[in-house]
Amino acid sequence: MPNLPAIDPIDLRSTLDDDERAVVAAVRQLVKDQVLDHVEEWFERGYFPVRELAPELGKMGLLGMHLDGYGCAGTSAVAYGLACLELEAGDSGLRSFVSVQGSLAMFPIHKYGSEEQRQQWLPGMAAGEIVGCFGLTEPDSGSDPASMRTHARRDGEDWVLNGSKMWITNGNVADVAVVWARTEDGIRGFIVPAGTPGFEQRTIHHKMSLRASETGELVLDNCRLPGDAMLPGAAGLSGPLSCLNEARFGILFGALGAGRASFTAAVDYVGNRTQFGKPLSAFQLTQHKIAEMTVKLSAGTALAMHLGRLKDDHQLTSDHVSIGKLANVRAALDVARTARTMLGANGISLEYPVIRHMVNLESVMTYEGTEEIHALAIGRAITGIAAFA
Ligand code: TGC
Ligand code: FAD
Repeated sequence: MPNLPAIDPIDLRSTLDDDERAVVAAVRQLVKDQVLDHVEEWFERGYFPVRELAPELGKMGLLGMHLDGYGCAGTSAVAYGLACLELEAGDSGLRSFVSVQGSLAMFPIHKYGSEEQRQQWLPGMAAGEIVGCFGLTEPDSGSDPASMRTHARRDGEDWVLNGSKMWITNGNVADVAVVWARTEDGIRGFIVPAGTPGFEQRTIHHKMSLRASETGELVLDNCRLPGDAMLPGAAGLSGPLSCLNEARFGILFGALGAGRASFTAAVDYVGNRTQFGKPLSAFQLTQHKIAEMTVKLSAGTALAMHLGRLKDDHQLTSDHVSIGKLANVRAALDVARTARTMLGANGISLEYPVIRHMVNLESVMTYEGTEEIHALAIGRAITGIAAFA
């Protein structure tokens, strides 16, 4: 008989408070009831049911959940992280939706917006009635957002935006975009409602990863916005980068969910599959894989919980987040790749969740700061020398 549960072998559950346990249970149930039976089909079709799921996520308080007021749940950071983990055990696309809505679209309006902007947008976004996106990356400006070309110029009281944003989660379906643009005054954020003349939203096709997630391109061609479309509180690159800290925090928990789902699928598989007269789980090489995966996921979850407690104590820095994002996305991807080998040919079939999580995690490693960018951030933090350029 096994001594340890594959899902939480070091019993981190015992360190959670009642609210955190309730969040874990509720989100796990939501994923079981509304996602797991359909996600393979969504992935195969390249589809995410935005309009069906967003209100459900809103009803459960998962959109902007760690923000206060304006219809947001105001949970702890740890509760937000745990929700991301459970969502991503369903699919990284589901967690992406929640990350982008809460941490990248709602957070800047909450932190940097005027009271009118907050009142206008946040309650509908928290309810999942209004879908947001975050436009920072451009075709020629990814890891180095300081090189962005999108610009905004004053014309009387108005702003006129020109440029394009690439690889924007929900960009093609969003009701509102937070777009970062260069101005005479440095980089500023703008609230751009869908349907504004000169604002076009296109779908990006042919993705082989995060297929159950919408990804788009935003084109701004003399897009005229009223003077009050700018977020008054964000000036400079620290505006968008502070939003990334929030979303990266969700990812350092979330990726472990995809890793855990891959791991439990593999443990289940090798317990049932017999070769050479024994279950695959009885072979030493298989057990070594299981041990390595257990250690990686346990260490990653302990790290995530520690960083979550730091965040709730207002002690978390962006360098801490870089350590967590690099370590935990890498751990999850290693686990998913190992899990894929353990399923043999079935490891490449969408009938099992492993290949879907594995290819999704390739995007998770790239977005929100690539592995290399976080390595450079950690290197800078330890040595005091910036080696980005
Ligand atoms: P640097 O000179 O270091 O800093 C410029 C200003 O920004 C401040 N800053 C930060 N502020 C808050 N949080 C952070 N993490 C910050 N890092 C830097 C810094 O203090 C400074 O402020 P000030 O007031 O002195 O001007 O900037 P740099 O140009 O050298 O760049 C640093 C670098 C490379 C780390 C940064 O550019 C970076 O993180 N690049 C990666 C870009 C990225 O992650 N893009 C993500 C796009 S969004 C996305 O991927 C969403 S996926 C969503 C999903 O589906 O889940
Ligand atoms: P590049 O910056 O061109 O990098 C290419 C390679 O070079 C990487 O390996 C990188 O690490 C490496 N590299 C770059 N600079 C250095 C250096 N100084 N030293 C060493 N190596 C370096 N962006 C948004 O703004 N909003 C979104 O909602 C969003 N959603 C996304 C969804 C998906 C599915 C994907 C795949 C991307 C999304 N992105 C989004 C974009 C994402 O943030 C960028 O892809 C990421 O920041 C990397 O930029 P890039 O693709 O231009 O790669």
